[in-house]
Amino acid sequence: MTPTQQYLFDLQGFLHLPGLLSPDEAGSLLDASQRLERDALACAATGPKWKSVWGPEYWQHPQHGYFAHGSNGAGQTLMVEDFWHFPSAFDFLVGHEPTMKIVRGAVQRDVGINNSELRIRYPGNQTGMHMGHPHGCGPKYRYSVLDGKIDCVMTRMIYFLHDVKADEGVTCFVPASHLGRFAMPEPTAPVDREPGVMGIPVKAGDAIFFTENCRHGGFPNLSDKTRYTLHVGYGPAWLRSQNISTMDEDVHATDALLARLSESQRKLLRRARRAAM
Ligand SMILES: O=C(O)CCC(=O)C(=O)O
Repeated sequence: MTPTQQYLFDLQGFLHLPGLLSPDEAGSLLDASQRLERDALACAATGPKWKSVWGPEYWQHPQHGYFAHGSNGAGQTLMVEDFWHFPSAFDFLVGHEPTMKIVRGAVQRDVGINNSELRIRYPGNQTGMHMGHPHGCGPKYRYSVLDGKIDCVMTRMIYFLHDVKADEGVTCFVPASHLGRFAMPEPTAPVDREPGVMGIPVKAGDAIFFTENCRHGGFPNLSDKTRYTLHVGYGPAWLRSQNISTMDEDVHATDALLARLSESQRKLLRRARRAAM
């Protein structure tokens, strides 16, 4: 993270990173995401069911082992957690060096991946606002600056695989809400009219990095285009899975995935580290 990125991340709670992925990388991830969408929907009725401790029901892909939730109906979201179990176009994102340079500026000591999801937002869909004060003040969501260094628990990188214009379901934030001390006083305000909210239009290959502590959501997708994004959570290596399907369990990494990855990539998913102890 450059000094300017550090300054802006601290000030806003998020960073817009134009071109973090090359056009070829964004294109191949979009193609893989659309293949994964078809793969996940094809076993929605038949895949074994799994109830998250947080409530939502998932199905699991019988061969690849990822968890999926939701549907492709109008206004719906399809969520595929542990998307990198789907071979193998996503593998390079585990330990992607341009990403890690940013993450290391916000998470001190050993970093781990605690969350990975392909989020598919169909026309009419929106993501409700969440986090900020007081929800974001829990220990898992901590944002702090210690000895002149930013030190977060949960952070997230969102990768945008195609352009997303203002009315196409942009990710949004209430800038600086990670520093706020009062609850949002209008909890029924529509996402795009919440006081202080700001949508971030992006180009294919852009990314947004943020502290979970900052209040965020997704504006309504008013277009006829489906929005595809990849979301990866980073934090201290001791933090267990923050995927909703496997909340607070070991990060779910299949043997097939681990066999394809390098040792340093496996370490980020922590199974190799635990086995070595
Ligand atoms: O982009 C969106 O729809 C919302 C993203 C979000 O809420 C998240 O990544 O936690």
